[in-house]
Amino acid sequence: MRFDVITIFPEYFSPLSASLLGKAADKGLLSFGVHDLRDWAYDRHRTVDDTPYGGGPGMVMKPAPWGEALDDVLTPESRLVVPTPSGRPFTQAVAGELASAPHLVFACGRYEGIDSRVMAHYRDVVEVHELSIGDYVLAGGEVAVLVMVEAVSRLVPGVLGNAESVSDDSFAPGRMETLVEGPVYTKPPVWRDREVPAVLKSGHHGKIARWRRDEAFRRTAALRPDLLARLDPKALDKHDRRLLAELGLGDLAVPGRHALDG
Ligand code: JD8
Repeated sequence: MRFDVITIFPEYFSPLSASLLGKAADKGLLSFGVHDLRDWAYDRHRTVDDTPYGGGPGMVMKPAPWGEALDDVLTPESRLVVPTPSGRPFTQAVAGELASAPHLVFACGRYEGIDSRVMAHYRDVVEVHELSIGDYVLAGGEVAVLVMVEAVSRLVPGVLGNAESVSDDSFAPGRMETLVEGPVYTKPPVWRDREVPAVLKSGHHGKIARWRRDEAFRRTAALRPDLLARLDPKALDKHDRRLLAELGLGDLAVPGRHALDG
């Protein structure tokens, strides 16, 4: 899988050669290209921004350098990904969708954003995905691209070591229930007078699996009740229903009730 990134801050992407992604690139599973937008700004000052039509604060990125850059970097089978706070939410499902593409090109905006005619133009050329990584405001698209590249890359077969598998990822699409991860422990068995839960040292895989599921439910109920509201009651067994009732969320376990159908 090939990733190309166009940005006025290429130095943001040196981490791409580190850790997981670096190893995957060495194995030829992934390849990265990072391009400085200013290479396609041909005036003496390599200008990439100008004042907004209609007035208002800040500057807007000029269309011409983006047109020149994207014409050079895009190929017919590329998908163009544009981080923007006004974009569609980037989720595990979207990461899975993008991981099936042979080539992703990321356009990193800065200032108040990229002249809107650029994406309007490329929607007639390639698939364009305007995506947001969350409801908070960043100064530009670069860190959002790092988030997306890591989330997508780890779904590419062979990138994760065999110890790790994406099948039990939280938020994995198609899972009947989306629960957040429960607590994790490793040696020593006691740390600052805090013990590792005994069940985890029992070797009883059935009890361990059930304990982990219960803890995931408790943590999801405490920190992400919105996820429990999307739960499919058919994914629950008798023990789950008893736990949800204990957590005061018994109504979520009622078959035929589905949060989405209000
Ligand atoms: C791209 C320019 C800054 C945004 C004026 C601050 C994503 N979840 C997210 N939050 N913010 C971004 C994001 C912000 C960006 C750009 C992504 C390009 N800015 C602008 C509009 C208001 N400044 C993002 N993904």
